[in-house]
Amino acid sequence: MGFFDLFKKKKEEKPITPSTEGEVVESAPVTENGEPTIEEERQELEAGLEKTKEGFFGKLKRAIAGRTTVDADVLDDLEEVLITSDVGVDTTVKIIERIEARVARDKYLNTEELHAILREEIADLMEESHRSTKDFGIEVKEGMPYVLMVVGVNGAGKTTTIGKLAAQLTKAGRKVYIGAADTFRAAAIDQLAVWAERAGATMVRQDMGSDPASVAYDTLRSAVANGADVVLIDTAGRLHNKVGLMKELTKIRNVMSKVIPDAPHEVMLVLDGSTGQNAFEQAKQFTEATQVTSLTITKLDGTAKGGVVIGISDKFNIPVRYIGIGEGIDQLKMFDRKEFVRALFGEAK
Ligand SMILES: Nc1nc2c(ncn2[C@@H]2O[C@H](COP(=O)(O)OP(=O)(O)O)[C@@H](O)[C@H]2O)c(=O)[nH]1
Ligand SMILES: [Mg+2]
Repeated sequence: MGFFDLFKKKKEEKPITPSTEGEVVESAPVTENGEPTIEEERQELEAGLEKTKEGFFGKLKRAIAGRTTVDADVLDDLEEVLITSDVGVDTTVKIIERIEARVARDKYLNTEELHAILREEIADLMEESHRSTKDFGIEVKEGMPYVLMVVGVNGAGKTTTIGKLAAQLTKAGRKVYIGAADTFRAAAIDQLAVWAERAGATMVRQDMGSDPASVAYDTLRSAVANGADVVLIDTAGRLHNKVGLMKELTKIRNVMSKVIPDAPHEVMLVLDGSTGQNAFEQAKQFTEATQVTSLTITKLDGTAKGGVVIGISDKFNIPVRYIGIGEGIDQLKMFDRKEFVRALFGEAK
């Protein structure tokens, strides 16, 4: 699809509340048909995960230097490598146990084979999160907007992720509505407005300090009235106390289901991957406060803590839908566990 086809699905729209629209201003390196090639996508992913890869393999290499077979010492060291790579204790124990079982079976497993087994086991721990690449992995339902509510602490990357996601969806020809339900700070609403404009999406807003549930309600009403395909709801991630958070998120959900009975179709928790263990703690808090159905892990560029993707996905049993590997509009990637493992380990031998 060419760059100028991006907005072909746009129709006349009459938002209930003031809105902004605009154009996507940046794009990825492109081929003649306007899309990055698989090879370019892989290179970008590898570049984004470079620090994690270096950290993990650097440690792994040192741990197994001079050893030929996988013995108890190697496993001890591997355990330490995984834990210090932010995979988390529970998932590390799981991986080590699986490798121990393999070692018990094939007595003389060499350290070369260890790589192959590690990549298999790690890919196995994560869930497949997309049925297809159509509509950037969102299962758009014809005739009723698909509602995705985005939660997470302040600074995790919610607004940025919504902007990037909206851009991909409008590029795929979808009509996108964004609800500015983070009404806590005026700057947050303005920041979202800028993203909505860049993405060519319609934003529904109210004044700062207004009720987030009311904004969400207006957004859904407006989206339905105008035949939108996807609704993205931004929220404030105030974690001052769990009961407060729970109440606020529950209220937003209830109000939305009055407009579209099965909304929200997805509740996506956005976590800042560079915070490592802290991201685990946030996942715990949010999954206790509301039903989280998908994850996005941001800021994997520039951090060696990318192992959190493996551990969080495994521990909470929630699929990772997207990963953020930069601030640019096209630096949100659909998470593909095989591509992720390939970026970390290289091509399978
Ligand atoms: N490097 C990098 N920065 C990101 C990424 N995602 C978000 N950010 C930055 O993180 C900061 C906080 O993001 P924001 O979307 O405002 O977070 P929110 O408070 O959860 O809405 C901003 O400066 C973003 O540019 C990413 O994938 N990589
Ligand atoms: Mg925000």
